[in-house]
Amino acid sequence: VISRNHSSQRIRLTGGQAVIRYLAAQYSERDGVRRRVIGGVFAIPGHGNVCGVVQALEEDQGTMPYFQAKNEQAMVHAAFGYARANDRLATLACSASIGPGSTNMVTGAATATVDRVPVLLLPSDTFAARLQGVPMQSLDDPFDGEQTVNDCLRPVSRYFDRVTRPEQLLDALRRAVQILLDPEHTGAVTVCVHQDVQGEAYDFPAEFFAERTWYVTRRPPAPEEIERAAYVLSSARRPLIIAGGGVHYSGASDALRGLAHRLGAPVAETSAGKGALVRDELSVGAIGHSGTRAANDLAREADVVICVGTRLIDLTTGSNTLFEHPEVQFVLVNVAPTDAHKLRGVPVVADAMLGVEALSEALHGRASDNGWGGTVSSAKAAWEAALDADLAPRPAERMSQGQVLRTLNEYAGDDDVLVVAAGTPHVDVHKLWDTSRGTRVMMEVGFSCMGHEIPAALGVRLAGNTSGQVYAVIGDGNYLMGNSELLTAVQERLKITVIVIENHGFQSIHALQRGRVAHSFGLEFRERGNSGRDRLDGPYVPFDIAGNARSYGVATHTVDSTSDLKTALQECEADERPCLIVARVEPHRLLLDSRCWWEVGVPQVAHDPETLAAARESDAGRARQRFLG
Ligand SMILES: Cc1ncc(C[n+]2csc(CCOP(=O)(O)OP(=O)(O)O)c2C)c(N)n1
Ligand SMILES: [Mg+2]
Repeated sequence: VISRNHSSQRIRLTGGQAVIRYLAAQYSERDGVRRRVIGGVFAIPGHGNVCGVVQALEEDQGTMPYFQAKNEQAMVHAAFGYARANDRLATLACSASIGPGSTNMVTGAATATVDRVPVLLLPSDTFAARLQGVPMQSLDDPFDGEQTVNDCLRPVSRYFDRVTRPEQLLDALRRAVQILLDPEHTGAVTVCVHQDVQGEAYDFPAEFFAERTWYVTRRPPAPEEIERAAYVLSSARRPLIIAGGGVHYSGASDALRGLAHRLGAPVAETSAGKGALVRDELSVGAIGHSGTRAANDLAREADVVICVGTRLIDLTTGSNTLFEHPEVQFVLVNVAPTDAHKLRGVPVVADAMLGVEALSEALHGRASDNGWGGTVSSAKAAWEAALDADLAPRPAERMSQGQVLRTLNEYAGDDDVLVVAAGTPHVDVHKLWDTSRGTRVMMEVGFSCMGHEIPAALGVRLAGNTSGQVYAVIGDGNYLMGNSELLTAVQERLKITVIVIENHGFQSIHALQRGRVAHSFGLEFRERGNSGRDRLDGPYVPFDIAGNARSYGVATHTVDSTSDLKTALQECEADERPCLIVARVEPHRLLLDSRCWWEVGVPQVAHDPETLAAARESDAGRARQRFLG
């Protein structure tokens, strides 16, 4: 029985105070687990929010924790990490000052919207009343009186609103929380509140601030979709499952195991789906450009591909070259109809767990004529042998990034979390990380945003449900782009361990450049040289990453061997402070390739014949591209 107390009681608050009070009263519940929707607010105060939302936080009586960020983009990544550690059922809010404070959140918003991870953004805005003249940090558009710089958050937000009167919050905040918790539509939710409105008083109805529980239900599949999908699956001879991030968010791993065994289907994983199926002989690891050769070889032969909770980005499909079977068919289980209707497949629009369970159920008793035989185990064995050989130390070379990752993989345990997003670390973690050892791997590759990892790791730690270590593995370029939240980690005593791979440059892109245009240009951290060519071809700039991190109060280690790395990992685990390990690796050594093409735009005209030849060779993959629907 829902009792409603339609009192006429009113509470006089400012817009900013109402935002905080409302957010503190929202709860999500799924499968009987209840959480605060907004666990805290990150902010960098400036004019716009310092006297509004931040004033409300100051006078709040401990219901809404406040965290100080050092960079607005980073605070959105922290909210992302927090949300992911809560399976998208809780997140953090991010409050920014007007102008640059707010536009700095655009990249974080894009990361969240692309990856469908909820974050609540509260940019500040100009004045609703326009009596002040031109506000500092405003666009002052000559042709559009209502446009502000915050409009650039529109395309990267799933919900966007601009609040020009405090009472609009009654509508805007309800809409915001609904979208945050909607598994199909979630992403960045942006509610801009004009700075005068953040301070403006209104008599809000008391009911608005009453505790509210948002039940996040699981969308069941339509029976006819299951029937059609089961029909396709029952004729599959070589079925392959691709598990995406949706498997994690839905908690569908056990259901997936059931379906895989019913079909005898190997299970491959996208980056977001890394670890979706562990400790199982049918798990064949990563798929696609950063995948294992085992999964990619099986994908080439598969006659039915079951995609669960994945958007199928080009890295996964080898830019539409990976599926070679002439009559390949797809079954797509996804809570988002747009993803379920890709590749002319049979859609199952549903929560991943319910959809996969229903498929298993529908296949009960239907004979499957599995044609994989020993192919799956031999593909796996061949890949593992090739990987082991590739990881062997090489004379006169430094240790490799692959060796660093394998050492961490062997060291990290069941309760630990690894965050990785960009550069060669994401490629190599996807390819080589053995998830059967237990560590939860959180990969952000949908946007592959440099600067994501350190703040996201903070967010994972803040979520408070990880008992072990939280590791972030990043490149040195990434460190340069996004290290400022290390100070926040020190300030909040949030224990994270960052492993920085020092290879003196943007080496992932350098390798791509050398492979596709046959030149090395502008990608290493070298001094401008004296060769007369006006290029960055001098010696490496001697940059002391460990010294830089130490200046924040972080405990640091620098290692040149895997045994030193192991010792450093032990010392970091025993240390209460945030830690950082610089691993100095062979700069140009890459892990063996995945034998999966990936399209990047290459020049059709160039001065150097070698450039043209490399570009043409790279472009040859396009001949294998298939339009599958
Ligand atoms: C914000 C952002 N800018 C640019 C890129 C393109 N990009 C992807 S990887 C990379 C280089 C990363 O360098 P580093 O962190 O040192 O890793 P490495 O490539 O050396 O492994 C760049 C520039 C990106 N992914 N994100
Ligand atoms: Mg690098």
